[in-house]
Formats: sequence, C-alpha cells, structure tokens
Amino acid sequence: MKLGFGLYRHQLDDAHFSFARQCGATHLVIHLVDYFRSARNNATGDQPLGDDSGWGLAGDPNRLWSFEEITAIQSAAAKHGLQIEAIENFDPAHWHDVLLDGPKKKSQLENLQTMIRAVGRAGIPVIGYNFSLAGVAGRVKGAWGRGGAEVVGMNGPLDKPIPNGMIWNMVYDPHASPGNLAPISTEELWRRHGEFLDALVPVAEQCGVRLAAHPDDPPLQTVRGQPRLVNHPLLYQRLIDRRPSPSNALEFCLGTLAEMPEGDIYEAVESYSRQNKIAYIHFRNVRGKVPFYKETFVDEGDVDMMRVLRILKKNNYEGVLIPDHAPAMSCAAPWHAGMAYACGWMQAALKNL
Ligand SMILES: [Mn+2]
Repeated sequence: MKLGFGLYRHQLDDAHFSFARQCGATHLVIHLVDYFRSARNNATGDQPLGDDSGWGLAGDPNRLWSFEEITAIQSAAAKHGLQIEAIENFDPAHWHDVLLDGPKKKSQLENLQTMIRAVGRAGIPVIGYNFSLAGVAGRVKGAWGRGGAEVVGMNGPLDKPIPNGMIWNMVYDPHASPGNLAPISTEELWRRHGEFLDALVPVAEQCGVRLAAHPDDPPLQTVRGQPRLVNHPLLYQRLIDRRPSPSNALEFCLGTLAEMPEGDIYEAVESYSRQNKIAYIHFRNVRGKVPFYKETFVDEGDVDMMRVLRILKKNNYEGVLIPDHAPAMSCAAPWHAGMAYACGWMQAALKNL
C-alpha cells in the first residue's frame, strides 16, 4: 500500500508538494475543481464547508482540463518525488446537465470523454467522482475533536431545497431563474448514473483510466430533498454490477462508510478489496452516524483502522491511501499539523502491518 496526499486546486504549488513529500507521501490525489474560487465561507487551508448557498461558483464550462495543464502539474509534482495517482471530482460546470438530465447532457458527456482521454494520455490511472445532486452539503464545524480540535460533522439533517442554478453544492448558473430544483426519485438518479457509466466506461477502458465513485457524504436518505446514490455499503455492489469493468471502480471513503447508519464497515472493506474494486482510499475516522456524526483523529473514532489495514493487506490491496481530511490542530498551521499527524500515524501503521 502507498501513502498519498490530497491537495486542493489552490494548493498545487511547490510549498504543498514539498510538505506532502515531507509527510512521507509518494503519491498525490489532486483536485482541479476550485471550491475556494469565490466562496465566502471557505477558508483556504481547510476543507470546503460553505453554507446553504454552497461552496461557491463552479469553473468555466468552456475550458476543459487539457493534457498540457495536467502534465504541467505532473512535472511540478515529479520534481518533489511525487506521482499523481488520481484527479478527484469533475467540475459542476462540465457536467451539471449529466447530473440534471438537462439539454447539454450529450455535449457534456463528450467533454467528459475528452478529459478522460487527456488524463489517460498523461498516465494518471484514476479519476474520482461523486454522482450527486446535493453533493457534500449540510456539514458544520466545531471544536468537537480530542482536546478541542476543530472538526467537521453534522448536527442534524439539511433538506432545504436546492435553488435553480446550483448543483453538487456549487453554483453553475448565477443567472438562473428563481425557484428550486424539483425532487427526483432514487430510481431516476440510478438511471442517470447508468447512462453516465455507459457513456464513459468504454472510453476509460480504452485509456487505462479507472472511474472511481465516492459514496454520498453525508450518507442520509435525502439531502436538500434529493435522493442519494450510495448511502449503504451494499449499494456500492449495485453500482459495480450496473456495468462490470475494471474501469468502473470505487473511491473508497472509510469516513463516509462509517457514517452510514447501516452496514458493517469491515465486511465492506473485505468484499470490495477482494473484488479488486478499490481504486484508492480516503483514510479517515468518525464517531457516530448521520445525521449526528463528528470527524475524529484517525486513531480514536468508531473504526478500528488497523483492522481495516489488515483486511486490505490480506486481500493484496496495493493502491493509495490518503488522509482525505483531518482535524485542525491548535497552532499557527492547523491544517498542516492535522494532515502531518494523520500521515505520521499512517506511515507507522503501514510499516508495521
Ligand atoms: Mn471522502
């Protein structure tokens, strides 16, 4: 198994590359969506949180991620001894009508195919995605961690409707007409996801790229009145079986799986690692279940992370693990300290498996 490090778009620079390498990471998972571009409530250096108006503005629909842009980041990271394992998340600007089944769906699927080809040509093996209308919404932050560390969690559900022009917790059309997005059924969401897989998996197969699905975070029945795709560990099986292929894989988020009210996390790790479906892992711990869970330091939550690592080892998982996010620690560099703590713990655990 390999230690990786996740970096947001505004962190793709020499200072963060060297920090990740100093933490022991050999691989990177990078975000090209800029959650922090225009958000009022997203402090840089932390994970995006936002409020009811989302994380901020989505990117430029007419500017796709190019081979040149990706390889420039790759060479900058390579100078620090880091290899890019995955690009995490599509930009809502590039796929809002795929999620919404809107008029631009066909051209946006073609654009996603173009970007998959660029990623494959650059030799990056994974693209992580989260097929969700509400996205990661409804989380709050507080000093709930050990010793008063600032962590993210939930203090109850959020079902305020999604306003027109917003999808995946970002605004793709600031000039949308007033009103809210009509709720859809769970089956309709699965139908749209099936179309997404049918359009993209064959291209991903040709390019040697694995599309890796993140479960719904937070994994409630509904968020903002809209259904969730994967809010039970067994629904990952439904997702895999919808289109069996090495390119139809999982961005396996232990934190989100642990937040699910039902299912057994160790059985999930066993089943999906045995099937070789895990493209990479978000390695973080939580206490409690939705809608009242809180993130914790990696060593103190509900999940026995050593037991998880032993199952992965038994099933020959050889991929990347990243801390996902970590509690912010009380010091001059709260994000750095939290991430370094998580990486140090992971390094020691991996070396002593
Ligand atoms: Mn995650």
